[in-house]
Parts: sequence; structure tokens; C-alpha cells
Amino acid sequence: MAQEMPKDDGFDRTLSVLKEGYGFVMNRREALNTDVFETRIMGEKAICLTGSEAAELFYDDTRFRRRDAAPSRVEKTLFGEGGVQGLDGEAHRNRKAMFMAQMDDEAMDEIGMLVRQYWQLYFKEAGSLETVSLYEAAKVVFLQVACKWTGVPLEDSEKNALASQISDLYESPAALGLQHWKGRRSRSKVNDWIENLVEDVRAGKIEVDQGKALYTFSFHRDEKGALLDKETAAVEILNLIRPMNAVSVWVAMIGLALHEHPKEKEKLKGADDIELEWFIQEVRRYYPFFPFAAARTDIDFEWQGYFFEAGTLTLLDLYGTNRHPSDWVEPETFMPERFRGWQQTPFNFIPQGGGSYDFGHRCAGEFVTIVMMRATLDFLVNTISYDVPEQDFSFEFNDIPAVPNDKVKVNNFRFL
Ligand code: HEM
Ligand code: MYR
Repeated sequence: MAQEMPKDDGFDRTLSVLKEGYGFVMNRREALNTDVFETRIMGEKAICLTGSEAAELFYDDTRFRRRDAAPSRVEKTLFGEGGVQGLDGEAHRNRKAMFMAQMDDEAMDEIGMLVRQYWQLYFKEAGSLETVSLYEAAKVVFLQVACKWTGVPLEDSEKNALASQISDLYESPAALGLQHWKGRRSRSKVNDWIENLVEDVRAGKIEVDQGKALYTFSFHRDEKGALLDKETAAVEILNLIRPMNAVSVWVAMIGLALHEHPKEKEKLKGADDIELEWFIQEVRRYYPFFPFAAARTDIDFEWQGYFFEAGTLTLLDLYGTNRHPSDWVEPETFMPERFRGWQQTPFNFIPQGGGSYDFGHRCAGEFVTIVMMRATLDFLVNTISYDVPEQDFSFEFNDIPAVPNDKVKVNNFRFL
């Protein structure tokens, strides 16, 4: 006999999710002392999961599917419609392989080099008297990196406007009112921009290197041998460009972490890639970003004595899993050296999702993210020096994604 799943009693919790943000699942894990509970969100029953054991369940694709899982407000802004995030089975495997084919060592070297190059250029052009917001600057720098890497042409005159439209896509899915609607408008504008390029590439009107994503996605064949329609091809090209731009959120957090932990910054002077990476991993673990992944149960089943009914919306708490006491010692302490000799599993550290890259929905760009963050960290510590003016570094745990209120400003910078 299955036992009853712990319940978060009360009416619909959509407002609590908005009010508590990243803490929503963690607060209930602590109050109900459980890694799995039932609640109601957006007018339907929902199951929340946290911790590495529950993450392993969530990524079992015989039990969970992605079809109809993402809320429509998320598809209409962040993901785009018809993209890899909502696919299952063969269709997912085919589409995911299209992404993973871009992620080789050569690509990582190129991206690391581009990140350094465009940061150099940005600070050279800024002039040493200017105050620079690391968050806003990174959006522009990373858009340039992303366009260069994917083969998407970008005029200097359009880079600021496009960087801001693309950031609307991830600043709006969890927002209310104007900011949300602005995200939907920006989604249709950037879709149009890339759809036109896909048509031009297919018609041979613009020339693109055959290895670039703009080219390979434009001519990709699905599991039935058909080309993607231009809308889908554009959504997928934006599934590279948008999240590369979104790494700016973590640049803000790198800036904050360097400021709050000067001793750790000192250790990074002249540090090798391994030590730089411990710091990056701790930034990805400690600071909130993507709150939860969403799926639906695909069949009825029982797990740890609890009954899961087919079709139930299920959220996996990414933030809370990275701070779960069964996997992390002193989870509330920022401590890069915890990663020395640390044992990774596919489920115990999941800021960008868990499970398999090729067969599951784990983030296709996790290595790209690490390379971009590592090159940025090295640049901020070992290529320039800067002052940090008085400002508001606090961020709200119900602002998704969370970024320090003054967007992390630096000034008086100089090249070392
Ligand atoms: C999927 C987070 C950067 C491409 C995901 C997922 C998360 C995530 C949580 C979904 C996992 C799931 O549904 O189980 C992040 C964060 C990033 C980031 C926090 C930091 C900015 C990137 C980058 C790229 C990328 C740089 C590409 C270069 C993708 C793609 C998927 C994905 C294509 C869909 C995978 C699938 O559905 O199979 N990401 N990501 N992401 N990410 Fe990222
Ligand atoms: C990206 O894919 O662009 C990178 C990360 C963006 C994170 C934005 C956070 C919004 C999350 C909304 C909830 C999603 C539930 C399925």
C-alpha cells in the first residue's frame, strides 16, 4: 500500500512561489522534513522534489516526460515554442545531438579565447573613468561571443539593442505585468531576426562557415529526415545565443563573490585553471539562478512508498539540491575549496540540470558556461584591476533570476 505523500496544505501556492522564489521548496523541505511533497501551483496539483535521490528519479525518462510541462509564460519568453526543452524520445535525441555536436574541445577553446578578446575590447573602449556595470557589460560582451561562435552576423551598431532584447527573454518568464509582456515582444522580435537569417542561409544569400551553428541548424534533418521549419531552427539557434548572454547573471555573482571574499580573490592571482574552476563551481552552487526544472509524470508509479499519478506537473528544485544537507557540508558557506577532490555524480550538483547530456535534458551548454565564467574570472583577477564603488549588493530571493540591485558596478579600472 502506498502511503500518502506529504502535503503543503492550503490553496493554490502560485503566489507563494512568487513570494518565496528560490526558497519555496527548501522552506517546505525544512518545515515538512521531506524531499518530496504535493502542492498546488497554477491551478493544478504539483509535486516538488529536492535532493540528489529525487533528482535521479526526475531524470528517469521512463517515468517523466517534457511534453506540456513548461508553463506557457516560460515558452512564450525564455524557451521559445517548439524547442528541444519540450521534446521526448527519438525527437529529443535527434535534436539534442544537433546541439551536442557543437560542443567539442575546439569550440571550448574558441569560446574561451573570444571571451577574453571581447572583454579586452570592452574595457579598452570604455575608458578608465567610466563606471561599468559588470552585469550589463557581460550581456553585450557575451552576445558578441555568441554571435561570432554561432556564425550569426552582428553589426556594432545593433549590439546594445539586441543584447537588451535577448536579456528580456530570461528576465521576463517569472515577472509580472509590463516586464513579462516586454519579454514576449522581445521574443517575437528576436525570432524574426534569426528566422530571416535562416531563410538567407538556406537561399545562399549569406555565406556562413559550414561548421557554425547557424549553418548546421539551418540544414539539420530531424528523425524523419525533414528540415526544421524556420521558426524552430530560429528558436534553437536562440537556445545557444540567449543562454550565452544569460551567463551575465553569473558574471554579476562572480563580481559579488570577489568583493565579499577578498581572501579568495587573493588566492586566484596567477591561479591555474583548476583553482579558477573551484571558484566558478562554488559560484554556480551557492548563488541562485535557474530555480527549478519542470516535467510531468508519464505513467502511474510508486517511489519510496509514495504514489505518483500520471500527468502530474513535477518541479525539481535545482537551487535546493545544491544546498541539500545530505550532499553538502556547511551548504550555507561560500567555500571554493570544497571542490578539491570532490566526487561528482550526475545528480548531486545540478545548477544546470542533472542526468545525461545526450539522452536527457541536462543543459547542453554547461561546459560553455564554465569556460565563459572561467575566462571572465581570470580576466577580472589577472588582466585588470578595479575599484568597487559604494552600492547596493543585495538581491531578492523572489526575483528570478536574482541579480544584485545595482548590477555590480566597478570603476577606476586599469590593465595590469
Ligand atoms: C537546458 C541552465 C547556459 C543551452 C538547461 C536546463 C537548465 C539550464 C536548468 C534544463 C535542465 C532540465 O530541464 O532538466 C542553464 C544555466 C545557464 C545555462 C543556469 C547559465 C547561464 C547555457 C548555455 C547554453 C545552454 C551557455 C548553450 C550554449 C541549453 C540547452 C538546453 C538547456 C540547449 C536544453 C536541453 C534539453 O532540453 O535537452 N539549461 N543553462 N545553456 N541549456 Fe542551459
Ligand atoms: C537560459 O536558458 O537562458 C539560461 C537560464 C535562464 C534562467 C531564467 C530563470 C527563469 C526560470 C523560470 C522557471 C522555469 C520553470 C520551467
